[in-house]
Amino acid sequence: MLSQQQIAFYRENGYLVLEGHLTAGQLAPVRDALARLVAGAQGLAASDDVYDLEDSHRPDAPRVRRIKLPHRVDPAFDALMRSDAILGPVRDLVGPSLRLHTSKLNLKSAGYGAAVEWHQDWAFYPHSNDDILAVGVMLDDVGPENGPLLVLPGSHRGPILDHHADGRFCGAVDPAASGLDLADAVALTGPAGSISLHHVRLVHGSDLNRSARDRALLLYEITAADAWPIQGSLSQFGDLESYDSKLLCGEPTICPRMANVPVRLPKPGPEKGGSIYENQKGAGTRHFGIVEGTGKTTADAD
Ligand SMILES: O=C(O)CCC(=O)C(=O)O
Repeated sequence: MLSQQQIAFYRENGYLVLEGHLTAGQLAPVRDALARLVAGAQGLAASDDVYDLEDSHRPDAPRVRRIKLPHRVDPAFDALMRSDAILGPVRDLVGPSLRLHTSKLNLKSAGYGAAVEWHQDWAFYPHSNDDILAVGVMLDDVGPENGPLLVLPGSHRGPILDHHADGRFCGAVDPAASGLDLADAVALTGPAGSISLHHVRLVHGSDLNRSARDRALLLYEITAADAWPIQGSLSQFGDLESYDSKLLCGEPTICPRMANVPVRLPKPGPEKGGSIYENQKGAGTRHFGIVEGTGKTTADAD
């Protein structure tokens, strides 16, 4: 599905954007499912197994930050995940046998949608090899102004950075302390139906959505089937049967492929669990702005 040029670009830079990749017919069912889920947040008092709510959420004025595990919540997300439109490009980059790590739908609503601090997904779930990536499906038009994913090209070939603060894992890096040059950041944008693919070690983050346009990003995190989670990571590993039930295509294996990859365990675990938004509250410094309970926007920390 991908050209040799696109594959080479991904290997070099750690990301790829396929603009307008989904057809209208593929996009419509997932957008409809999202609208139903957002309507279902009316009256909710607190986050639960499906909804991760903004700090400024109120039951009578719902603010959803994330839908957790959307592929389990509505069949439309599951069907898209298993389609060739999603698995085709991943097979070209990772190989024929793929396993789902997890899925999530980050909403970043107009005017207040939360930022995600700079991080590497690898810091949360190191595996025996790093043939792992996240597919981001843009459910809205994404431009520079509505909180696009920002990536640092080539950073997937660098070290695993320090995601700890005060001796605990916080799921965020301090860009200055880590020597990151944020002037190199690239925004992954495109019309609704575009997809991005980013490598598990790529440094990325995203700003508050200060614009008047929603930005929903559906993420499928997918591993090579022979990448096994390292004990002590935040990955949930139960039993072999449930692990193998996450196979998306190809063959399962009980022989992990070991690669020479840098690993730093996310231990001791974060003070606040539940989602990356909660984990990152433990970060000493914040690069992006936050929205307080009133919905007021604070100035950027740096
Ligand atoms: O939604 C975003 O912009 C960032 C998502 C992300 O990096 C994450 O959830 O790990």
